[in-house]
Amino acid sequence: MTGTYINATGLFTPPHAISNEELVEAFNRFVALENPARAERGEEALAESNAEFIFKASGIRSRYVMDREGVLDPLRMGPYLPERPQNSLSLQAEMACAAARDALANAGLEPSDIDCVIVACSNSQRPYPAIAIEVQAELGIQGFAYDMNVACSSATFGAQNAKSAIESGAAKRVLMVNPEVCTGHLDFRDRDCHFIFGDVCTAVVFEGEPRGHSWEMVGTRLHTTFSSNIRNDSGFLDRHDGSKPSDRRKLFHQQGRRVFKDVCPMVADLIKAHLDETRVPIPEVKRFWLHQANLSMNALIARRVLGRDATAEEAPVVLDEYANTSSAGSIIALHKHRADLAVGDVGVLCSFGAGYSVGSVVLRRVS
Ligand code: CO8
Repeated sequence: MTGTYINATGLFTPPHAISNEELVEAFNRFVALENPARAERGEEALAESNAEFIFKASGIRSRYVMDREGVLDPLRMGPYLPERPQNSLSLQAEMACAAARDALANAGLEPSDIDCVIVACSNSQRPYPAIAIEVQAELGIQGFAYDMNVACSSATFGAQNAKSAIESGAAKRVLMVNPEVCTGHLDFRDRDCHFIFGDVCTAVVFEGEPRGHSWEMVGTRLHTTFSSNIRNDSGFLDRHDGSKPSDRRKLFHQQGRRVFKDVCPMVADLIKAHLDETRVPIPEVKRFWLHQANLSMNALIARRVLGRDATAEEAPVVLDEYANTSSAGSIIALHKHRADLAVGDVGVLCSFGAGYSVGSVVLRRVS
């Protein structure tokens, strides 16, 4: 057989969880501390957050985080992730190695079997050297490695890169990892978004031939359209552009309603066009491993594709437990919800988010 196959996935789940109730309690304590000072300055009082609203608006019940204490401390309102010495493994590389080891064990492979590492995620803790090269060195992998970022769509765009590398002969086996420290670029003082994200890392092993429980990449389709409706303005010019590190726009910010309205039809149309191109009739798709940002978004996308509501089995949900984990969300769904499918079954892995960006990967189980 020729082509590219997903032969294993891996998952690193951070050791700490925060429920909506715990997050809201910390937020409301922050509001109670902040409002007297705001009143003295003549500023508008901050409104409290509400766990019921969070679940109703998003479907999120909890999230995993790399640091719980800092996020729940009303005097800090953010994770404490201390800088490490240069001779220590970086935080993202540590998460990536944990997920990679899980994927390699699931594949029955050794690091020496891999010859390309891609770190694909929505934020990198430094510009260079690439986190991927650090992961490569830590695991003892030969060949080449690089980082890439297409926000929430990083993993599906990374899957396209893995396929290209294998089918061009540039690599034999590709390891992609998605270390997302979303809490590091989230404003926990903003009730509109403090509940949205969690931390996690996923990993995927791509090979040129099937082995074990294997999924053929039938096709990929990528799309981008520029929008500022999901944006983060932090960058290497921060020290030189007259801005302050505390400026709100240096963290994640979005027009949530606009994103919802713009992105749902874009994603549904892309999935339908992609299935048409790969000659897979829509009723034959057994599973949609969708990006995990918002439950209503996923319900609407599935309804637009299927012409009816998807069942819980057809469009599995992990955001209730993990929240939005950016690029890793659809891969967590794939990792946890594919073992029950039969040889010959087809599923669609699909991510969408900032950019705007959308990526679709049609997968067929071959063994
Ligand atoms: N508690 C109580 N009330 C609240 C809260 C809260 N926590 N938050 C907002 N409200 C209030 C609002 O103030 C508003 O009040 P009013 O009506 O009086 O003005 C009311 O509730 C309704 O607010 P919204 O209109 O904002 O509520 P929505 O129903 O639109 O829900 C969502 C908000 C959940 C954000 C929703 O719009 C959504 O999920 N949209 C889709 C967004 C999306 O998918 N974005 C993708 C972003 S991820 C991505 O692309 C990756 C980026 C890179 C990663 C970044 C990592 C940090």
